[in-house]
Amino acid sequence: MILEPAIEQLARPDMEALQLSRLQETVSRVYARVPFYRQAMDAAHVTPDQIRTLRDLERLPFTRKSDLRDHYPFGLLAVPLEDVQRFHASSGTKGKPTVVAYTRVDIRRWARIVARAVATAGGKPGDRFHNAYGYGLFTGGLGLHYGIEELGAAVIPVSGGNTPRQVQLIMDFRPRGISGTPSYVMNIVDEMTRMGLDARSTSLEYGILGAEPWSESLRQQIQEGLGIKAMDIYGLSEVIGPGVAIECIEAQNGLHIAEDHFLPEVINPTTGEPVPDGETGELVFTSLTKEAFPVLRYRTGDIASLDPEPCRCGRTLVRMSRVKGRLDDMLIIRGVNVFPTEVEYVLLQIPELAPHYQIEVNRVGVMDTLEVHCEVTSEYWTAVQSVQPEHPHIQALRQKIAHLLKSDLGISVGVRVHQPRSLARSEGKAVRIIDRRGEGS
Ligand code: DLL
Repeated sequence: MILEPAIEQLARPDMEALQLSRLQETVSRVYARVPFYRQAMDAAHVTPDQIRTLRDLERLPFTRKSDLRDHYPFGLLAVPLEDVQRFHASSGTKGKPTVVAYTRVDIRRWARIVARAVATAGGKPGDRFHNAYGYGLFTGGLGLHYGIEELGAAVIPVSGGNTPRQVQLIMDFRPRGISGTPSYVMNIVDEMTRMGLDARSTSLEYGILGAEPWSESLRQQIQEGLGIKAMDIYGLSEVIGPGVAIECIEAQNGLHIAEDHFLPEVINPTTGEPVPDGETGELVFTSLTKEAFPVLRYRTGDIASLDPEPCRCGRTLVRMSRVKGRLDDMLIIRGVNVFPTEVEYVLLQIPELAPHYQIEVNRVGVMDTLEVHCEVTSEYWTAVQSVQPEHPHIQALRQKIAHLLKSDLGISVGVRVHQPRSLARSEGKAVRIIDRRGEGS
């Protein structure tokens, strides 16, 4: 269902005209109201009146996560604090969290953006919707919540965790839609199986999954395991939260960006230069309509590409590819770049393995090494009855996994095979990498 055809099917020249006028407004506002942006623009020798075409965007300075940390907590706000209606923060593994803020108008607009996204993924007014994103400072829970309500659907605000209860609620409330991180939704599927239920026969029809990188293999497993269509939703707190982009249920081929609100670019992360459409690089977003916390050219650290071709669903909004991974999570093993999703893609095609894994990185001398921890399925475990490393079946399986990883990734990695249910399960964003490089040596 196309909720806002006037925008979602806008011809390219009209979209660009809309973007330009909103960009000009945003640039003037931040220049006048946020000292950080005024200083950065002065240093780049650019004034608001010099933004005459969309290409002039490239004259503007970038914003980085470190800029948010340096101005913690409220230094980048473009409105008086009294006008803020909500704060969110992203946890941040190191140092202070990054804080973002919304006015009443921002909250309403975000709800509308998410409503459009839910409709793009197959949601309809009157649906019941199981929202398993965490509620709190994280934008996932409340972000989806307001959008589901705005669409006219009923939200079941379960948040993450207490998985047996989640299963019970799905059985009893019979929702059509579900949202959560792909790793957590997979965890729910496992729990259903463990409880002896047929996960394929629930009322669920579609899933809105994201907030972490995931592979096509994991999508297939979730779709088959739960008998649903699973759409990828993308977003980040600094830009707004969930709803920056989403796949349509018709094509499931690239995520439609809400370009009337967020102007996307893809740049070479080393040089900062734009890369041509279709080429992979770092995603950068400029907000076009935000009041409390506008951002100019925010460097997401996420690796993806853009495709401006209209989609067969009828939308003309530019599509981004699925996110391959975060620059921070890219491993460089003997000169070869590896993203966890590439390991996931291979592992999840091996029928003996359950869809749970972790990647351990160690340093031996000056070399980084990878060890992939994977887990066999209960069926396989019952069949071989032992996961002793010397057991011939496990030995053979280990060699097969190592071989498949080597032929796909081009590097040799260590493989450890574990019993069913022995690796940590996620209740939100999965921790895929255990980095032991700083330890011991
Ligand atoms: O994760 C917002 C969100 C909530 C998106 C619910 C989708 C659903 P942050 O906590 O600020 O915000 O984390 C943002 O998560 O820069 C990406 O690295 C990653 N990420 C988000 N969505 C996807 C996705 C929310 N679909 C960071 N695929 C981003 C891959 C994603 N990575």
